[in-house]
Amino acid sequence: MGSTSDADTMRGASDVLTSLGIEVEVRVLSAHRTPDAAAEYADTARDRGIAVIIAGAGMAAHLAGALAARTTLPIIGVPISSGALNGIDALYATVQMPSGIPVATVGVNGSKNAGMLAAQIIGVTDADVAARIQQARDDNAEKILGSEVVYD
Ligand code: RP5
Repeated sequence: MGSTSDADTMRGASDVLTSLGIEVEVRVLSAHRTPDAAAEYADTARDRGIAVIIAGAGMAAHLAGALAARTTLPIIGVPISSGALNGIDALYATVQMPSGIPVATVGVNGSKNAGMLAAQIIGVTDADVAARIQQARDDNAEKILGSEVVYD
């Protein structure tokens, strides 16, 4: 994430991945405040065993794109609502990557979906993870089907 102010919003990604038994590394790195450290993180990620990078940032959010420029690992961008434009700025900045360097972008503050998408990418080659995702979906479906809404 680009700032500690993003931490609460990004918790969802960590929670989802942890619940699916996937190891998570959490870092605060900024494309504009710590550009060298962000670049080094992306440059070394694959060799350190990282499979997917989730990048959450707000405002003129270029963290996801800056990381994507330096690695062929899949990058998932989470536009975060902050500042005067409330996330529309981050959404556009994250999703509108020029051709050739993709960032898979989830909705504004969509860190849970980012975690789920990262898990699904890992699940392509990890049958245990894929099975746990299916189980989580089945559990969720059961909960919804078992729920009741009663109006007075
Ligand atoms: C972005 O600017 C961060 O990702 C954060 O969402 C936003 C505001 O950062 P702070 O000024 O709170 O550190 O770089």
